[in-house]
Amino acid sequence: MYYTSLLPDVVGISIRNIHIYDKVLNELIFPLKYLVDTIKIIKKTKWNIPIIAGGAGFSMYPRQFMTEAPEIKYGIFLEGEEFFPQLLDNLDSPYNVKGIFIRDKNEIVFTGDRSFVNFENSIIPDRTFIPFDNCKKGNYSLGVQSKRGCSLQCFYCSYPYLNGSKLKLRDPKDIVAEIEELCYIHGVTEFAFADNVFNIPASHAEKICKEIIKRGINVNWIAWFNEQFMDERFVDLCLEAGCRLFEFSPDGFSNKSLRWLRKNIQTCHIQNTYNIARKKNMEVSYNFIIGIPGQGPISLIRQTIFILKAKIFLGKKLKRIQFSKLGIEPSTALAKLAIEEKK
Ligand code: B12
Ligand code: SF4
Repeated sequence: MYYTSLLPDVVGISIRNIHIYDKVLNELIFPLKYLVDTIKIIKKTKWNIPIIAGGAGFSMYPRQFMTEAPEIKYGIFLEGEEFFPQLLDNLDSPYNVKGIFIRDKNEIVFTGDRSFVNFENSIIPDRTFIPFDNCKKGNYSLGVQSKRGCSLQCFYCSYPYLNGSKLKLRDPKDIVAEIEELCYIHGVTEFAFADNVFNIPASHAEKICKEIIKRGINVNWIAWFNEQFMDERFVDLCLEAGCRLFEFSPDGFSNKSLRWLRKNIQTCHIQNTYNIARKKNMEVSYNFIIGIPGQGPISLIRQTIFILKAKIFLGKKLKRIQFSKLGIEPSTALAKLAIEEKK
């Protein structure tokens, strides 16, 4: 039995990942299957209300998702903060809202581009209904964003497409107020900075650390760091502010492969993070991409030596070394090259 007054007006589905490597099953999983299952459950309710999709995965392949899942009525392209509420206010006239996909009879219509939201002034998300007990300790599954966008333009990366290539920095005081709320109201003891890169600009990251220390918040966190802007003083500050894992994704190793990937770093910057890690009580992880141009036999030997040294001398401080294949994601310079080469 359903109580009409409690019926929702819409159902929103977040489509985040296109593919996940499942370490337990040792295989790639495509979440589309779960999307179809989720939609089936929603349809069983017979509520007959619009299903609205959004999320990073959706925004990378909006038309494909709308085509594969014809039950989706609207899709929010890229950020949801301003445009999702606007759509909810305009369900009778959705064409008034920019940046959305609408299923109109048999057609999928896009209402037109709009600019990124003013993330600098964004408010603290309301997390009242988040089941924090499900966030398993040690997983750092809760994300806090201190900024959006990335001003670098790595060849293969879709982040500037998803979040813009202009950096939008929140006020460190607002960020730390959010962290305080998580700790003192929701009892959270750990989180991850969900920034593309935490320490660009380094001055912003430093201000956040100093604010955490000033307010005496006892919390553990992890983040992704750029190798170029690491030094001992900065590492000390992060450690004092609660950083428990410094994650690095240099992706390439030789200068040639780093240049091909259009990274802002050189091999010496990667070596430097290892040297600092040996000196300091910091845990690190490294991600590399295999099979990229510039990885000749000599550079492969050098990379293997680096990995062996890290395994031997960092011991337990080395949390993870991960290898992945180069993927071609939409709207990247790499995707454009692949399309041109196919022609
Ligand atoms: C930080 C991050 C991580 C961190 C998360 C840390 C944490 N505890 O939160 C870590 C390292 C753990 C991680 C892991 C993975 N990640 Co990741 N991650 C990101 C990153 C950089 C930011 C995600 C984030 O939190 N953003 C902040 C939130 C607020 O933004 P958002 O989720 O996009 O939501 C906004 C909009 O999308 C929209 N929206 C979202 N949902 C909905 C729903 C509705 C109805 C509406 C209307 C709108 C809407 O509104 C929101 C506000 O604007 C993105 C890249 C990026 N720049 O987006 C990749 C990204 C999401 N990750 C990705 C992947 C693949 C993974 C992994 C599968 C990697 C792996 N092989 O293991 C895992 C999966 C983890 C999981 N359980 O899902 C992909 C997903 C797409 C894809 N290629 O499949 C991305 C897009 C990167 C990429 N280009 O490849 N990730
Ligand atoms: S790989 Fe990292 S640094 Fe490079 S563009 Fe993407 S988010 Fe920015």
